[in-house]
Amino acid sequence: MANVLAYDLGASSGRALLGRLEGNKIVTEDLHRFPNDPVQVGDRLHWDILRLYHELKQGLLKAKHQKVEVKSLAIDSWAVDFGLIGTNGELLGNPYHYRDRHTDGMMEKLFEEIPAADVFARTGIQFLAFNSIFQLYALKRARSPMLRDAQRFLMIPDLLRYFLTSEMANEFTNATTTQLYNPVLNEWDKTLLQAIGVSETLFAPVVHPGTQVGSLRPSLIEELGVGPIPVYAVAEHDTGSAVAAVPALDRSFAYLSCGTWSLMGTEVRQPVLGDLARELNFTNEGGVDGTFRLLKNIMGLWILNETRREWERAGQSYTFPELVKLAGEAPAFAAFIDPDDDAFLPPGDMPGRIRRYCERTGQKAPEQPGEVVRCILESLALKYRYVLELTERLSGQRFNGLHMVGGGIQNALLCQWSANAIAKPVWAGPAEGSAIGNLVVQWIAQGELSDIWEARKVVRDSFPVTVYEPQEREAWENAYGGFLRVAGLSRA
Ligand code: LFR
Repeated sequence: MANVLAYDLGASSGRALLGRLEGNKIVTEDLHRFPNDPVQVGDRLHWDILRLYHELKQGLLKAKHQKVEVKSLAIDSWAVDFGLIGTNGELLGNPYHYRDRHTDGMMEKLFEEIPAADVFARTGIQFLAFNSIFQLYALKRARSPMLRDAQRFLMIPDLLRYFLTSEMANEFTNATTTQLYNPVLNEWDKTLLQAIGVSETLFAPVVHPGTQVGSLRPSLIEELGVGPIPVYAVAEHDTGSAVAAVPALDRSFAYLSCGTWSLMGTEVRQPVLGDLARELNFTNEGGVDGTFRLLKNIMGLWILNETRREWERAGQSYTFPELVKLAGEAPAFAAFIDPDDDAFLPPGDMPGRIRRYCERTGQKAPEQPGEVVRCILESLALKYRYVLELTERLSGQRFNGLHMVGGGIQNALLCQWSANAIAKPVWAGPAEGSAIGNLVVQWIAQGELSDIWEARKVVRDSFPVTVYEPQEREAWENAYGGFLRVAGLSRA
């Protein structure tokens, strides 16, 4: 039976998922899973891009060995990062990781050239220090030889798609995350490119999700002994794919894509570019079928992952279920952090940073692992409430619950605490949101599904959704007041 293949690359692991439509149901199968370990070289943090390409090939080989007919494939990944291609068509250097520090201070420097308000009005994208605009500006200021010789800018999925097919194209949803794409004019923004001193010729034509962009290159077909598989552009920004797979029935819905990052917001037909959106630092990332994601980044489970990694480095190993269990047993609401404090962005000693944050804000710092994890998860849930209320204010909607998708929903405690914090139900599922969104956009392109709304209905009918009803309302209401005080935030 013919399957489509979705490669979904996350910041710590990747997967290849096979999918087929059986009647009105999606049936998926795990084909290949692999780690995605960034590599520190001297002061710089890079993605191991060739290893990722190697893993894509392993997926194709596994499909071949299992005698699976692959009808088409597509890739999605995290956003903002890119590789630069030279005149000889080869990759110039290893792509930087968005958590590398080379963008430190670049935002402020660029705003001396062009006001922040202007950058936002031209792109509708939230200010995050790692946006491609600041990465390119950092390379320009550092007189990077790589940038000097570059002929093409390809984002991570563009680049891997190029390796597979030899075709170069910039995919739309990911292009919007660069903060260089103008969604109103529908083109790369010339003024911004001029401000960072980068030529427009660096950018390839923009293709929309659902476009076929070549097929496997002949040398790869020969190397692997596989057939000539068509390659599609989907919503190559993983958050775009995740939101495409939100099993919403109502057109007005709020979502939380929960993984390394927590991305919370709603879907809109037009970017929201007013002063309030800029002041609240909301973003309008391009989506499928002419939609935009009005959302905000929340630091997410990264803080927990890094905490666990730090303990592991110190010789104390815990599994995630163990940590969640310890958190459940620790005292409630003992200390809060603002997960979006700048201190928590780079890799490093999270337990130490949490301790210092608590000391700085006059709280007793959590000591035991259970206390630390409880502080992280409660603070995340409370931050979700804050951002959900901002989303309601900005979009003029009231949501009667929250859809949660992504690997983070395997953490049932976080789902329950999120429901408690927002005092509304949480509908959790599917966990493989991005990969499923990747699959459905391929099916829409092939005429198997009519549009994104039919796709969402099929997702709803195919995967279980766990409902978490809010509990302990009063305790969480009180905790919210305490959290806002510590984080220095006022009610939305
Ligand atoms: C989530 C995500 C976010 C983006 C961040 C960095 O995986 O794609 O949407 O802001 O990673 O690229």
